[in-house]
Amino acid sequence: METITLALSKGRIFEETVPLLAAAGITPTCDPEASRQLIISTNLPHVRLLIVRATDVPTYVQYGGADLGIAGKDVLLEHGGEGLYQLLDLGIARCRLCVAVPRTFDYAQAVRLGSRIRVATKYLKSARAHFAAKGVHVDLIKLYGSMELAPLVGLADAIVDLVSTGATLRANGLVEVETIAAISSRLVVNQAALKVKRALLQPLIDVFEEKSRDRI
Ligand code: PRT
Ligand code: MG
Repeated sequence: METITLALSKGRIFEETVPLLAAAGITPTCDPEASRQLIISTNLPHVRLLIVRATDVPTYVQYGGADLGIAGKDVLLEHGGEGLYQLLDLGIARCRLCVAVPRTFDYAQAVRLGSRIRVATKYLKSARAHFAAKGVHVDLIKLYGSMELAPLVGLADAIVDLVSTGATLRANGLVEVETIAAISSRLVVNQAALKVKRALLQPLIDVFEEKSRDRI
């Protein structure tokens, strides 16, 4: 039997995908937060979910480990998108990619003076493109998480990170000074799978499109 494999991360993306799956008549048989299983079956014998790190979703889809995936635009920008089609903006897990600095750091002045700014981020590609387009000199420092900490201990002058409510920035004495991109999650599909399994995938894609239309 031909199967559909959808890769996604647990946490906010999984939670916001459950209603989309429900609209397509798909119910996961367990909750990835409660289970250690990385392959989750569903009520439909030919549909399964892979639980992977958010940043690994495009890679699984690119190499055919999954037919479909749900990934944030932030992750897709870093990955580059080779080997996959970005079919739909699902309008879920919304946030924005921003430049933030300590309240005491005069970012506008640093830019005006042409100073070199040290920026900590896990989004090297997006950050590099953003500052290059503005003609701002930066030294980028790659981190894998908790970017908000870097300016507090003198590791960096600024960070490039995702912000949704702004609570994390506030709690760490940081302020947003520029928005780089609006972020939401996308449905991506393996290019070969879309050809070979079109008949099986299209109904699911159609339901996702219908459900996300009012959200974007
Ligand atoms: O957390 P983990 O290290 O396991 O992996 P991850 O961060 O890659 O995954 P996850 O599940 O946290 O995020 C998956 C996707 O959700 C991201 O790729 C984004 O597209 C999207 N998303 C939406 C967010 C946020 N909102 C968000 N607020 N991802 C992360 N955050 C973090 C942000 O990095 C910051 O630390 O939440 C904090 C800020 O939130 P506020 O509400 O305090 O502003
Ligand atoms: Mg996270």
